[in-house]
Amino acid sequence: LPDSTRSPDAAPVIRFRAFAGAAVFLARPFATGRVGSYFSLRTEAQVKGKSEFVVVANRLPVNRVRREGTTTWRSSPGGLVSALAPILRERTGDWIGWPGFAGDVPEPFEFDGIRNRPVALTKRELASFYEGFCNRTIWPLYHDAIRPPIFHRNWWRPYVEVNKRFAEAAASTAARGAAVWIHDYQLQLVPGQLRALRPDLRIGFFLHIPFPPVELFAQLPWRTEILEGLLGADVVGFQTRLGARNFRELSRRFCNASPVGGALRFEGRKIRSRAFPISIDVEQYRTLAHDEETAARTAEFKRRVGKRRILLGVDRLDYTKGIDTRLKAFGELLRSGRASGADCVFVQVAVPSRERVAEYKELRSNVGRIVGNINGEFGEIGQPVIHYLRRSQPMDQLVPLYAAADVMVVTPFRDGMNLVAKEYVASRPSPTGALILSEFAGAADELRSALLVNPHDVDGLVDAMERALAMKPGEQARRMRALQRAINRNTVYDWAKSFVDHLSDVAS
Ligand code: ADQ
Repeated sequence: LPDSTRSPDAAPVIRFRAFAGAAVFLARPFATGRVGSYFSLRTEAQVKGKSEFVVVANRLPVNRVRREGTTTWRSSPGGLVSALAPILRERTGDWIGWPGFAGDVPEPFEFDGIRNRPVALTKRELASFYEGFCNRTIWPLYHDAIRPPIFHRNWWRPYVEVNKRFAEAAASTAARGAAVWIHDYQLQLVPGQLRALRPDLRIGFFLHIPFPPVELFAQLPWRTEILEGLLGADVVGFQTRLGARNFRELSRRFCNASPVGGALRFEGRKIRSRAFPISIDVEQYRTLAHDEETAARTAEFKRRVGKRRILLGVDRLDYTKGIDTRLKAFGELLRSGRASGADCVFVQVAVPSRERVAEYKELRSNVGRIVGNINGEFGEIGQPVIHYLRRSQPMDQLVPLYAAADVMVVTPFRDGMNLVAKEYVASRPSPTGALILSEFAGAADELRSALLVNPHDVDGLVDAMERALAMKPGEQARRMRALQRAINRNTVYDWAKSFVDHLSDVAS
């Protein structure tokens, strides 16, 4: 985390959005002077030119732009830079990450108030560390092994080495006693490696994807090394309580860590592990949803589909998201005659992702084929039953789509959280619409008033779509209000505050 729309791992724009929100939160106390002990080393840090707050993530928040022989940088989409700038400017904070291209990287540079510290990756490392170990070993293993994880010994060494490079960059950047917040599955060894180099630091780690149960994780030939890597942190955060519980159980079993209440004791240190469910900047979506231009675009989308009701899917084109099964279920709905192409239409927006990885290429052609088949069977001239947009959509297009959708269909086979579900709820200008949500998305823990489904059960999906399309306004309003209360209780600001509070409680 974060990935970039231009990297081999295209598009999870929201990660930037979530970060953006977090940054606004983090900037607040600084702006008002209410800083806790966690940040008390500011002056010393500034004098020495080191950072007291360091973000370590796979990608930098910028993309390189080359034009007519000159190189410039552009902020990654989602407003990350403008939101993160205050904290990183105020707190002499740094962002360590890969800049998105192989080979030599520039010296650390400041862009729009953020100090970027690029970490270099070679082409071979991108193939072995990133496309290999990250996206063909860890990603499938942590997502219920929906595709068989590949345990390739030649990918492990580059994973260790690349993680070490990030750890060394953090070690040389962080001021004494600084807080370092490491993100996601690409960097699970960094907490342990960093602790070995800099025991004075407060180290936090947050995993954006699920943490698997014992019987799956135990397959990993490097299970002990990964767990010891994570145990190097003071605070290990997961999307759900289940993820935190799996981590504690595995640490007990394979590393002899002892449970102490909800925490763990390992090598004389206490490690807190718990759920920090990530969210979105609810207000940003709500404001946009009430904007006049949004309303005009929403009306235009509705006009284009005529009287037909809209079912909507918005995803990264990833095999974990259940796009294929969901579309097949829509085909079944039409085939069974319980709905017809004359009264409903499916809009599927899917942004290409990790396109160099074989499983993603296969998914792309598979989804294309399913869309073609269903349109071939049920479409009319000028009236396809599925509109498939295989591209990224800017936020000012996405929100009107959310606002236009009568039924939002979010059916991942496994998902750390799934922010699309929350974005839909935040983008409803009135308490209408229905959310179909997979039981296996982290978001299902909070969004209990959605129509919860098993994403593998085609008949169950067909039933849920029929039920959602037939839902009376009274039930829609009751459920949508409950969903809106749920997202108001936990915004991305609450997420960041909670994590930082836990990190600041750690004794230096
Ligand atoms: P992702 O797997 O990328 O993130 P998700 O949480 O749904 O999944 O975020 C996707 C983001 O990309 C959303 O903000 C969505 O709006 C955006 N997006 C999707 N399709 C798009 C399109 N066509 N155009 C523009 N934007 C699009 C990982 C984990 C999740 C976890 C997040 C955050 O896999 O489980 O919720 O990180 O921690």
